[in-house]
Order: sequence, then structure tokens, then C-alpha cells
Amino acid sequence: MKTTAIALFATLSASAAFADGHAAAPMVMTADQSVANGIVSAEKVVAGENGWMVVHRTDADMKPGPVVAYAPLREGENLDVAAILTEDVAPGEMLMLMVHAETGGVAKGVFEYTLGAKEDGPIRIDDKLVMSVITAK
Ligand SMILES: [Cu+2]
Repeated sequence: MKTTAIALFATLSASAAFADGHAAAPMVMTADQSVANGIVSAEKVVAGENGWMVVHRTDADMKPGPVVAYAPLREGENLDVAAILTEDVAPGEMLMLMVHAETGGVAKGVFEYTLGAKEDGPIRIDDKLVMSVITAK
């Protein structure tokens, strides 16, 4: 009986969260991968609004560097997101996959961000960037 009550509560909380639009916190789920085919991919990306998965170069300092790929994201869950690299990335080089919004620019549906720009800039949750760092295999 107790178990049933707990399960029911969990179900109610989940639907309330969905109605509120905060079903899942923004995140990037990815892993080290070969990018020899010219694609960087993420298993799953959750975005709070329509936007972009942006791929920055980075290194051991973990600071976002130049953008080398991007792909559109829908609000909510995105599975198997693939971004085409605009330049070669060698095995051993590090990449940062980051969630950016589609706000602050002048054109809708056009990726307008360049490093440090406000157009289509990164989102922040609790003042932190939403990103994952991988190493190219
Ligand atoms: Cu970024």
C-alpha cells in the first residue's frame, strides 16, 4: 500500500514538471569519439528553449575557444545530435559541446554567434555554462 502511494506521488510530480516546462534540466550527454567522419555528435542534449548545440575548441584549461561546429536544438530533448565540423580536428584534441540559445541576434533560425558575442550566446544555469568536454579519438 505504501509503495502504491509513493508511485502515485512520483507520477503526479512528473506531470506537474512537464506542464511547467521544466521536465529536465538542460544538459549535454556525449562521450569521447572519433570525428574522422567530420561529425561531432551528442547522444542526448536537453535545451530549455530552441537553440543550438555549439562545439568549441578547448584544452586542459577548459575554456571555450573558437567555434568549429553547431547544430540546431529543439526545446526539450534532442537525441543523436550531429554537428558538421567546419575544420579538421585531430585525435587527441579537445572539444566542448555547449547549449546556446537562439536569442539576442537579429535573425531567427540563423546561427549568429562568434566567440564572445551576445547573439545566440550560451545559456547559463545557476551561473554555469551547460556543456560537456570530450577528446577526439
Ligand atoms: Cu558556447
